[in-house]
Amino acid sequence: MTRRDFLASATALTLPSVAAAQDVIKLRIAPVTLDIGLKHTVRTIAYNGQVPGPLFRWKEGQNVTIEVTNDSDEADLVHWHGFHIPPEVDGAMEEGTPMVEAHATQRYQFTVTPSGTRWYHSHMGDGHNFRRGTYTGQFGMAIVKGKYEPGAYDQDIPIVLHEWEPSLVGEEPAYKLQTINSKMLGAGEPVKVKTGQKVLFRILNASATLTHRIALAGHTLTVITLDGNAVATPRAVLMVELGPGERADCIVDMKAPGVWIMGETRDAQRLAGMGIVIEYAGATGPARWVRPAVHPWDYTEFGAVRTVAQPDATVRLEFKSVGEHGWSINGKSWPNTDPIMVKAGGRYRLIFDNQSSMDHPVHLHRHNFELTKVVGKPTGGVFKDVVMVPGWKAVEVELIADHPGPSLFHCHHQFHMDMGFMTLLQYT
Ligand SMILES: [Cu+2]
Repeated sequence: MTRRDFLASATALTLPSVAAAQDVIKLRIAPVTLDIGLKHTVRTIAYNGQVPGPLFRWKEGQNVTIEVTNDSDEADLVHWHGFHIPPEVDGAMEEGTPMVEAHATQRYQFTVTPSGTRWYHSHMGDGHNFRRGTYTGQFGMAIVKGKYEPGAYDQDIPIVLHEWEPSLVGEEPAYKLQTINSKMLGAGEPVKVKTGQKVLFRILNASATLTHRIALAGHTLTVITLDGNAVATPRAVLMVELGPGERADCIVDMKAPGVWIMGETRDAQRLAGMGIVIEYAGATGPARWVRPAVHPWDYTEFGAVRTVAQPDATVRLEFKSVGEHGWSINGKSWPNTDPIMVKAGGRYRLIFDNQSSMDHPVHLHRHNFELTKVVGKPTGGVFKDVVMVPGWKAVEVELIADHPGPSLFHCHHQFHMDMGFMTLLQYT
């Protein structure tokens, strides 16, 4: 026993264990009928009967125990998206997390890390059925406070995007209804603000398959983090574009009194419900929408050019469509894909080479990566766990292999993932 081990065990003996002292958080997966407003209800599956699920506010380094009871009629499991936690609890069956069988209970115990805007969601696949996984209401936000908090703000408002009633239209799922925080535009309570406040909007795209563009009429949004990680260059934008699984924390200076709409910039999607009213104290009248000027979303605007160290190895991953709805990585589809092999402590350049016309939000579990080149533009200082790779374009990232254990890599577009767009990162 080393001195450090001795001290650790001595501490454990003399102090009540943090885990034992803590309440067990209960999550219950069960069918629910959700009133999304304007005389629309949807039948879905949710956590604790609510959508989004409970908002967790945790501290980095805290130990949590979550007891998940599955009162739905099929096995499911909960993925802790953006957390760097062991594969046994990360919430992907392919990494070795056990499924929570129908009417069974499973405990997830882990130390919360890293800080930032994280989230949790079902990692169940569902093929062509669109009844399970991220098509459902099984998602919620988890905010992890760290030592360093970017920006100062007076209010902290989650903005969670989702759509309902999917069906296959041509190549892709299409939806009848859309919501922010599970309410259609005009149906929920407005977000109440005061002149002079700084409001932090934590925008999470919890869509199964759609990319969204969100603006706040009459205001700019200053992006301070992407996927929960502070960006090198915070910048005010007219519109934030997020693929499935992506997050942006934005600070807004409330200095334009009135009643405004925050919502999808595309009329069809906003009219399908994707919007929320932002109301200044004392302001009255109908909520106003103003179409923002077009400015293409570009990750590198939030980065900083810097000299990036030479990687130990470069790994090219080519994404192609196969057959009617299938997808492949380097010519193979899950479960036959070749794993991405890395050594612990190694520095890798991953090249996401999109050889298809569709955009793909690719996600790596249990790690962050740093964008180094986006569609030919060098960058640095933007750390993400999901990155949109545009059709026929490439994105390069740096990965430090610092979390040994199998880690799933897949397209966060659920229909693409279910149709073979998935592999494992494995440590030698
Ligand atoms: Cu995809």
